[in-house]
Amino acid sequence: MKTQTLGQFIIEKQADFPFAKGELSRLLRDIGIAAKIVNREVNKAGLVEILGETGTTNIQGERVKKLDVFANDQFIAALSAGGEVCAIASEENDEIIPIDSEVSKSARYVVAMDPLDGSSNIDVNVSVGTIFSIYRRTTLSGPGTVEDFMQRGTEQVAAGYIIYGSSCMLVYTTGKGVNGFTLDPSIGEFCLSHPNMQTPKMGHVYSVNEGNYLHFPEGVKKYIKYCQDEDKATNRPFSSRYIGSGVADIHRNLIVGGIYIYPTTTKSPKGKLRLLYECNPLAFIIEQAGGKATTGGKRIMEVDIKELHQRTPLFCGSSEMVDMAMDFMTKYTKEKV
Ligand code: AHM
Ligand code: MG
Repeated sequence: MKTQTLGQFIIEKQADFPFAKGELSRLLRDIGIAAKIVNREVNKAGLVEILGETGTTNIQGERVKKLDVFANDQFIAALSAGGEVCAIASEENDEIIPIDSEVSKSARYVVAMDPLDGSSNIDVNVSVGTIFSIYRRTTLSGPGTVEDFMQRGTEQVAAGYIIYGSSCMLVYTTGKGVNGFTLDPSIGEFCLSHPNMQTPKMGHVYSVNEGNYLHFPEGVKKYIKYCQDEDKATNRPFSSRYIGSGVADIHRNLIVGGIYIYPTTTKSPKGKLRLLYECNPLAFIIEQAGGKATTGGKRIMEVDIKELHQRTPLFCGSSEMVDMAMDFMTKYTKEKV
């Protein structure tokens, strides 16, 4: 089979957007380059003094690891230099990063990202990821503002994730299906390995942090029990798989079929995950692959966004599993998020 690199694929797909001037293609290419650099560092994380904490705390109140900072810096540098982006919003930064440079004067896009998702897994050689989401700016000119990010997920132009796992993969969508590329280290290129990814309508995996069980809404508790019940006809009990890196859990479920849930808990009454740079991009990919992503009540991509670091519960994956979990929510959980 002929190898197709990410760069070749992006150029070929540009024809799908007759009025595009190639900026989105360049932007995706820049993300691919930053991903390779981050992957290189993730790979040697155990070898050099890059592990450990910087000692500072980010906006979410979490300890920031060095690799988070490294990934954040790499993506910001690549996106700022590229000239297609007028502002960046990152999980690691309290405020947006407006880009005010000669090259970005006519930039039409903004990027929201979680530069290193699954940060609790960095120190232990477990897969981590990057999530990104691209919107057209809504303001007219100059550096972007927070206003440019206050758009529903349905307005995303493209979204994707990179998984730094046993191999490094980049998966993205521009709203015309989902394609996955695996980094071939021998040539240093992402090569098309998973064309037109489709998630099964039904799976046998459920992914949720059951340590929080006591604090889950009743609907989630009942759904988990449903997954664990014995039933030959529906092939239950299902398997429980939870890595703690959302990208890795969702990527696996996308391929084999399954559901990922991060519900509200008494500790996090609005959920833990962030709408802008985690849930919306993942929802866009999952929907494009034929799955569903909801808050447990409504479609993620239709949730109104009011603040940069807004949180939301997330139920996503195989459509029939998400529907079933939502039925349990409707039946047993009164408070709606
Ligand atoms: P992070 O962006 O700080 O890494 O947090 C997001 C992560 C998800 O990737 C993962 O599924 C979840 O948080 C794990 O949280 P918990 O340890 O509460 O189960
Ligand atoms: Mg994250």
